[in-house]
Amino acid sequence: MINKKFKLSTQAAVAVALLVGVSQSAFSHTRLDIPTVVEGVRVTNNVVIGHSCGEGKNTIASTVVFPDGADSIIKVNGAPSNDTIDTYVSNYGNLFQKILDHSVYESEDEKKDANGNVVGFWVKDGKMPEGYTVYLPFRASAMFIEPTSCARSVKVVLGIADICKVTPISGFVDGVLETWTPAVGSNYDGVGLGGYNSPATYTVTRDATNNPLDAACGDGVDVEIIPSAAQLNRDMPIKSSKGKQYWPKH
Ligand SMILES: [Cu+2]
Repeated sequence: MINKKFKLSTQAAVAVALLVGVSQSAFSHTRLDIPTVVEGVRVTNNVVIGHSCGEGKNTIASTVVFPDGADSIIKVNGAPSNDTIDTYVSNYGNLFQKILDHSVYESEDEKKDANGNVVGFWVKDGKMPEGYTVYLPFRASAMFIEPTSCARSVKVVLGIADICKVTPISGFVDGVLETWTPAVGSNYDGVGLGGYNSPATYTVTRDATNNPLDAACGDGVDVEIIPSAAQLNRDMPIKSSKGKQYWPKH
């Protein structure tokens, strides 16, 4: 009976997907619970792992990276820019903190840069079977868009990998892990994998009332901040506080 109900709801979801013209998988990729907020608002958010690495596979660990703002790639209206994030965000840096949660994964830790700013987090020592969804909670502090800029939105692009089997980088194939990273030439691009260049994002929109665009800005610009390949190579690995690397195997 339970099975029958589940099948019905799956069919309904597919029907909705077809009706609105999106693929079914769009419902299940690893994404943020709250993908868009207005500037100046702090939210409790979650990385939502929508599926495992396939039938019979368990997600045993996950690793998350936020752009550090130091050597990050900046795009303005989709075009690469030499501006730094400070041009568009008044308080970028250390905006994201893991919320401690051992409900699925027993071990977790934040990743910090040389200044002690949190630039990501990881979880391990647990398992999420295929067919389940897991929420990895974190706090997103209020971001403020630089009043003098013409930014109408700032999209933060994340790097995430959901791991079903610990392997070296050379062993990355579908069924072993799911990569949700921007393709920037890092070791974690996941070329040819199902999640290639399909990262989760967090978009902060300008508060038109309290921080209106200057008339000279016209409609304003959409800004993106993307972690660099160097940062992903440094921050995607899962390391214990003592420095021992758990993933990828090396
Ligand atoms: Cu998916």
